Amino acid sequence: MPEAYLIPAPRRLELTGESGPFTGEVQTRVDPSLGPEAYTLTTSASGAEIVGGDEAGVFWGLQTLRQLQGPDAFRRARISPHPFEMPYGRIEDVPRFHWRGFMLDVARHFLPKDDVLRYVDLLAAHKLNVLHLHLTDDQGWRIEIKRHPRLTEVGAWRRKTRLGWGEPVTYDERPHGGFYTQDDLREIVAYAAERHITVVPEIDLPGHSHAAIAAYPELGNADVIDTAALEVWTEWGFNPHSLAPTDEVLDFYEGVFDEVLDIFPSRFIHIGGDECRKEEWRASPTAQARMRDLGLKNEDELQSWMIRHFDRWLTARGRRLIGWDEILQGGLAEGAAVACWRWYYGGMEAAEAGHDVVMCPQQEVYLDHVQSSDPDEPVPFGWVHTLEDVYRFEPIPPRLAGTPHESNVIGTQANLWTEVVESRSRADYQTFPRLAAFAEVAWSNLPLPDDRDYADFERRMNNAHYARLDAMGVAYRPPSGPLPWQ
Ligand code: TNX
Repeated sequence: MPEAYLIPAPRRLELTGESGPFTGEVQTRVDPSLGPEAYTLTTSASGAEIVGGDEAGVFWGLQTLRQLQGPDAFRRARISPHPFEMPYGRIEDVPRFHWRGFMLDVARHFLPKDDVLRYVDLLAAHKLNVLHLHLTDDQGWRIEIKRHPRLTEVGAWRRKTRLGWGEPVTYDERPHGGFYTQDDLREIVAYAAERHITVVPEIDLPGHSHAAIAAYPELGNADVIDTAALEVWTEWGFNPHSLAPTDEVLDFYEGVFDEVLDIFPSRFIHIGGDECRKEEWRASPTAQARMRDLGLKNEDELQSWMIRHFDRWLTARGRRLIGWDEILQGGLAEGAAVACWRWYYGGMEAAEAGHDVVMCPQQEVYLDHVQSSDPDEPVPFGWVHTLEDVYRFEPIPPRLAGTPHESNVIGTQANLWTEVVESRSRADYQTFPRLAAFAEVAWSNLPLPDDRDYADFERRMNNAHYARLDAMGVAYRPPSGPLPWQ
């Protein structure tokens, strides 16, 4: 009798103990009383019935049905046509969070469109519903902007990347580049929408903008440094160059966001806001004059002034701004949501002030970080986050749990930064199997970390989910240990 071995675990699962071949009959309907993204699934000798709270709920029910059919249901090609054996029973399911995100950094290393589409499929199979694309950074600009063509003509390409950043990490030492046309991005958005996944674009400002300044030197603090001499950055870390706080720069980026809104229907638009170094602003007569004119006390307030500008601009267009937790510095813009990456601090502060928060702490769910302390791990960067560590990640910190502010945490996200992840196979290796554990944290109503049944999760991984990942061709880190050549 086949077992269910579902990942993420559903809210309620009752199997009758009987099973039979899947007839292929699936009846679906929507009953809004179930609530957003919820579904029930009944399987029996007469087929399967899915009732969704909305179309997304129906879709998540179909993903569960696929898991019930066994790992072969995830193959593109079947070795021999055979009916799937399926357990009979009933499932009632509803996600814990409605923002279940995965961030892909395509700026540090570009991933071709087909690889992004494949990640959309992988997210769908794990009932994740937000794909956050980190489209711009110091080392590359990856989105075509028609009114500013140099952003990709110049900003999407970099020379040989420097070796080394920390030890014993090594880098590719290769020239690198690539970008998505607006048609590519529309295709990704449409493909994701069919799978009930929202693509949230990120245009990072006012820090992490070196590639943009290399393309258009007037965007930088030209009264402090020779911005015309800058090339797309070939190093890693925390870049000193920030955008100039001028009206011309705001206009330029309004033009960028005009095109971004045209491509991405997402309600939330990510404006970055992280790790903006302020020394150029401190040295810049233009920036200092601007601060005096605006009556601002310090450079943090100047940053906040820029973020507030885009908060108002996006709100006026029916969208919402989200940014990394540094946007709290100098005062949080009124309508802003916060993606909290530095432990839970900024997220707690923002939630307590009534703002929406997505928890994605670097200490817990950074998929670029190493997965074990084994020296053979191929990507030996960051702190160790094992599969079990990710399974025991709790998005709601104790300070918020049970308070009225808990519901301000609208979701959680795992982030794959790609300084050290320069190929699809390395992206797979870093992302899986940990994204499966993360998906269960984001979807299932797990108990507090110490009470979680990790052995049961492992059993479901070992008995079915690794086989599903195999069937989907995912180059995951195997439970037996690292693949040092990956
Ligand atoms: C911090 S998380 C960054 C990224 C790096 C990452 C490496 C965040 C908002 N900023 O720029 O890629 O660490 O783990």
